[in-house]
Amino acid sequence: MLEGYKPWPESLRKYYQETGCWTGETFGGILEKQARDRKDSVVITDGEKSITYQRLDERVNKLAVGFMNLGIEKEDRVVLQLPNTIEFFEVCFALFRIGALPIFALPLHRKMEISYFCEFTEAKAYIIPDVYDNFDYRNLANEINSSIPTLEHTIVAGETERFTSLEKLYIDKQVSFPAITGSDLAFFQLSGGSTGLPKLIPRTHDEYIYSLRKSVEICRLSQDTNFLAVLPVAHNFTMSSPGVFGVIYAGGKIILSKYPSPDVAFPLIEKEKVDFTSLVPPLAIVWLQAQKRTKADLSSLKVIQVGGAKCSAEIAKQIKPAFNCKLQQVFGMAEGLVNYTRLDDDDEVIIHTQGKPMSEYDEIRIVDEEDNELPVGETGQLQARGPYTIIGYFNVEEHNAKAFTSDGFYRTGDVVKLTEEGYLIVEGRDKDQINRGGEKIAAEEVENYILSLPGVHDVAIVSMPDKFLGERSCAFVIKNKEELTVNDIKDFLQHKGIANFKIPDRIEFVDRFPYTALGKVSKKNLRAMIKEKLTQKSY
Ligand code: OOB
Repeated sequence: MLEGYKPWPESLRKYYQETGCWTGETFGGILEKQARDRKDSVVITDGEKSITYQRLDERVNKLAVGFMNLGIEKEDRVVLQLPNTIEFFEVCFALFRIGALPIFALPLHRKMEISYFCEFTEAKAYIIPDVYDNFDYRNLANEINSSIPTLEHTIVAGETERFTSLEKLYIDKQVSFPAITGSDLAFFQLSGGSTGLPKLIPRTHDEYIYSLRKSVEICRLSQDTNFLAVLPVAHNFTMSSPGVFGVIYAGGKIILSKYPSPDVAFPLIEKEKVDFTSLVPPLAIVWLQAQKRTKADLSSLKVIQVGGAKCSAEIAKQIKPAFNCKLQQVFGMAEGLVNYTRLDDDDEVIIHTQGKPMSEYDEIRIVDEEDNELPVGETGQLQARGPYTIIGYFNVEEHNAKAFTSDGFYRTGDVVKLTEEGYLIVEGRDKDQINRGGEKIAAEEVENYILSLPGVHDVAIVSMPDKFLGERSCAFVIKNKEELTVNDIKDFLQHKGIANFKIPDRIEFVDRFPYTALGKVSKKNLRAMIKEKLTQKSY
């Protein structure tokens, strides 16, 4: 058993098995089954290249042999940072086949995040594209390589001189792969986080596949589904709600869009007769605008999901008439619980709520500051427990004691209200996080980086309202060197190598912070201050 991973207690394992939630299926098993059932049907296309279920299974076997030859074994951690490409799936399923554990980094992660993932998990390999979106990942790998002693291999999908070429790892040889069971770990997702660095979310085959099965059922995916992946497939939403893995579970087809912009995505919708896709709210706004002028035929669309951040009723209202398809709101979290509005719900519910839990085995409660359960209709903090909600992050025992209740509920940090019909309305958040159009920023993580810059005495980062992204980030900084400028701080963060979306959108210099009665920096007051300032500027 992997050190730092706390497995499900035997009693719960039994319970979820006996209730039929956990079936012992594995990702490897699912692909093998679909290779038999769906043989020559295309599983993934990027609009140019396509691959069938059977061919994917064959390529996965070959790559699994290549990984084994490199010495990658069951439970070895592998940081995977590939964009929406066919290789992503080949690598992913090859790792599943040998029981190695991918850590799903996002394409936007940079040196600070990647070196942390590698170091924290003692990763053996790091897998990257050569160049994607004008960024050369080999340079990033060069910087990281020397500093991580456990990292034995950097593998590049594409051109490489210095590193191992992915293409050369497909080896045609019969070998026996290690036995994998449903209760084995499959991979790590990343938490949006609110304290310090991102936490790692361990997922077993059993729990994740259960969430796929339920999602496929609720979203009515089938072999006829043509799912367009525009957001990064490494993110939990695009991966599993029902996402690309849901499509594979259903035997449908995945269409990969290199970019989410309408000029790339709309022609793909027309060409591939896309019927299902997932968006974050800012992207929904862009698509709504573009739809008015497009010549592309979008009539195949049946469902557009919007999730990852609150979709205002204003935007939600426009989706159905504009695209002549259903809207589904998705309120989920990489830690587990996913809520969907149902496809046949009334427009009122679809527009004004963020859905209800996908499973009858999900347990949710809404509590006050002292963990007392609140009556229906009152606003409070959401806690969740269930067959696909984790019971602890990887290797952070102290943090787990705070993030989970003693009876195993996950404290989501979301502030919600329950309707009489059992639907959730997200009202806000009591975690120290900024949700920048679906991209999560842990305030403390960025504060710590900024604090390490000479000339900075103190810093506090809060969200500020934004019409397009919902929220952007604003850093209030107390400086102790007069010459320090906004650009100095931004350049410093850029050079340090953090994901671009974490760099504060705005920096305000102040002489002191407002404090709460308990002597803590009052982020509430800081949020009010910046909101006020933006309003004055006729924002
Ligand atoms: C998804 O996962 P994460 O882990 O990136 O972020 C989770 C957090 C939630 O706790 C909540 O604060 C926020 O993102 N959120 C929403 C929301 N969907 C997510 N807030 C308001 N309305 C929504 N519809 O973002 C994620 C994972 C699986 C499916 C969908 C989204």
